[in-house]
Amino acid sequence: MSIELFNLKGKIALVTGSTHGLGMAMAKGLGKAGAIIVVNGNSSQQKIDDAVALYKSEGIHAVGYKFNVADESQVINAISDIQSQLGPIDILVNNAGIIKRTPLEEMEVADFKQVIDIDLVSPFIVSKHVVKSMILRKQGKIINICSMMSELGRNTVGAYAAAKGGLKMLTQNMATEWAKHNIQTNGIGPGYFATSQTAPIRVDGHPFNEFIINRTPAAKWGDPDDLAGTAIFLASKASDFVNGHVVYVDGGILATIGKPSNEN
Ligand code: GCO
Repeated sequence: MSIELFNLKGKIALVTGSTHGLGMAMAKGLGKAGAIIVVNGNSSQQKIDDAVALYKSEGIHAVGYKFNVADESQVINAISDIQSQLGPIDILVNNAGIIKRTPLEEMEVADFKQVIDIDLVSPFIVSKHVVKSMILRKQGKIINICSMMSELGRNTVGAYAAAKGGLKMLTQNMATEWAKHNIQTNGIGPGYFATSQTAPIRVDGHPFNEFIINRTPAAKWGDPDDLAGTAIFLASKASDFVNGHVVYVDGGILATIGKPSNEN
């Protein structure tokens, strides 16, 4: 088995939401496998500059672009700039996302729509405009970041589950429509990871923290670096005949019904 299968040298990888968290962890993996990382965020230019400096400090070729993945005109302009400055995008990781934890009966419609907009519509927008050059070049890799909530519901995350469930099916449809152009579209479904997004439900003593430890066969929260290998696999030649699948990196959560809290 040649290690070359996993070599991303010279590939250009756009990872949305890659200034921190899981996006940064996956982008670092792709960068250390040789890819040029296009760092994206929408909060502040300073945050993007700081992230680019961090990538570079680890020997990764990184360039930052600030744009809102939910704004189609910003996406069109950004992709045009990226491709004219760096070259065609070979790998797209649709990672940018938000979550709002509110019981459905209390959730404002505007908040529900915002979650759907960013977590589901935005991957469509960005993919629609990146895939054009992939189709012309008859090659490309698209990786949509799904979730446990692509398969399971949970109190207070209904909008997020609707978006991530939709993203799983959008992944399957992208695969259906674009595989004939030698474009592989797949998903990664992270389990519960120690990030800023989960920090509020991970604090010591928080009932959810104990619940997740008990619900996860690996009996721990995931480390963001645990996602790098799957991202490299789905971005590389090693997955050239893999299409429409979501690879769950979840410590075993989806494999089990769980166990009583008093059972080891
Ligand atoms: C939550 C968590 C989850 C995780 C992840 C699980 O509130 O349940 O934030 O949504 O972040 O998406 O796959």
